Amino acid sequence: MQHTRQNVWELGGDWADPILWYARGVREMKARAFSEPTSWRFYASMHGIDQQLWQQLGQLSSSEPMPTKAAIKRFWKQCQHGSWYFLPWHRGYLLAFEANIRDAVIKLGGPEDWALPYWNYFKPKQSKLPPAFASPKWPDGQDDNPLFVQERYGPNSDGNVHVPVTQVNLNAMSDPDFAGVASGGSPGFGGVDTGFEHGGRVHGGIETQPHDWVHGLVGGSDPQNQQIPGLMSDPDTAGLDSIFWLHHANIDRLWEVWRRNPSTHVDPTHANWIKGPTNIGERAFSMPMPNGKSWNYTPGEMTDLLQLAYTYDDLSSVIKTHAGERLVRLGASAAANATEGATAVSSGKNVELVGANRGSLPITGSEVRTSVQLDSGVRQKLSESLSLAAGGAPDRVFLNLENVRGLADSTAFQVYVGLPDGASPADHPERLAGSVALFGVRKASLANEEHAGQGLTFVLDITNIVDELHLNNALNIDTLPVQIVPVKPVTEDAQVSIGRVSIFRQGR
Ligand SMILES: [Cu+2]
Repeated sequence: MQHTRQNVWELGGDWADPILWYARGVREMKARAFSEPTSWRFYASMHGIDQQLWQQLGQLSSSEPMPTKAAIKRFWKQCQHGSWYFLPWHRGYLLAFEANIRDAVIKLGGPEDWALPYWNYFKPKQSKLPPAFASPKWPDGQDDNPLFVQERYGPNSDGNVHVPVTQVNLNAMSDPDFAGVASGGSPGFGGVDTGFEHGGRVHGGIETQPHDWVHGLVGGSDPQNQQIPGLMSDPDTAGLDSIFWLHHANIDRLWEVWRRNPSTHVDPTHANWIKGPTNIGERAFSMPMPNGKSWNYTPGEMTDLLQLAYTYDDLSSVIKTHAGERLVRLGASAAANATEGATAVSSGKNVELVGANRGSLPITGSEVRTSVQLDSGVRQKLSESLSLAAGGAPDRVFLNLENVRGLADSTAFQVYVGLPDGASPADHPERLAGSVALFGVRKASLANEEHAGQGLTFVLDITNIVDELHLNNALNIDTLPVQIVPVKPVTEDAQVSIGRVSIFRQGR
């Protein structure tokens, strides 16, 4: 049976059947004991768990029976972030979760073809949290709606939960490469080559925007204490929120949209990706299924929706600028574009530092400025490439926020590049490089976790901005200003800092 995941805002009502049955399925999973692998909280623990934080949030009591050691070892703390396994791991996670909900739905007499809806916050008038998630009441007025979450604070910590999508770009959707380069250049549409990575350093393109952004701004933080995250803001609590699954279904949908538009977009072909981390002797991706079964899967098994027996009701392209259009804008003739455009989809993999700021940048308050010192030689090379003098595909350019550390995962900010002196960021949307939420930063900053406290690195594609500077003869400069504009003021005790702000060119 083929299942179709539908847009949650277009089901025909706030409590249309797929949502009503979702809520009933969630109630079933929530009723199971924590020690049961198909319980709600066990599933959330597979994404991530911090027992102290869970106790603080009232999600776990210290006297509660725990799952077996074997189950914990096999299933917990699996989520793949900062890794090229980000998309395929979450696809399997969604499929397994959906199978458990569907099993509960069918046992309750619901539809056999039930499928998880998705939340496409990008569609006009759909950026608000769907109403069935926003009220503690069921449609009949009973007030134990299992989709409702108290700890979902929204961008301004006032409980108005929505996604400010005008502040995020979808540049990742036109990234020609699934896998990124190791450092400096494109992090790829899907992330960088890693082993099993439960919290990797460099976030991939679609992971940074919009994935992390939606997590951070839907969850927000406790208005009394910025360091207490909303459930969605922290990977160790995100799976506890019922909206998590609809957000990830949308990210999963965007993967398929990327693959289809255009057809030159392909998934990695390297055996380490196809076979997954077990190919290098690391943990398998493993999910508890209904009726006591379990399921191991590899990324290679996650690529074909037809084979996985599901699809989405909308897989239309969201790419705004095509490679050929960029060439014409940079001055290539339409005729040259007809031949070049076809070959310009894949950029070179040569990465070179154009410049960096001086030293670590603390992020506090409501605006922070720095400037990136440009190397004149490399800048010259970049200009030549953008003048199409060297022939071939022009360079792409990436802004790196390296080693971002902090204690508050709900911290989110916009990044502007090349704003004129004294200009207000709000007046210059064309200079917005992108938007970043620090999903996973707390754990990545701890020296006793996997990464010796290196923090997270976010890479923003600023090719369009640099193209504009070049076309306006404004690239012949020694320093490029960068402004960080937090969504809400960052307090000092959140200890947020960016290790280095750098710019890299990527080309031939
Ligand atoms: Cu996520």
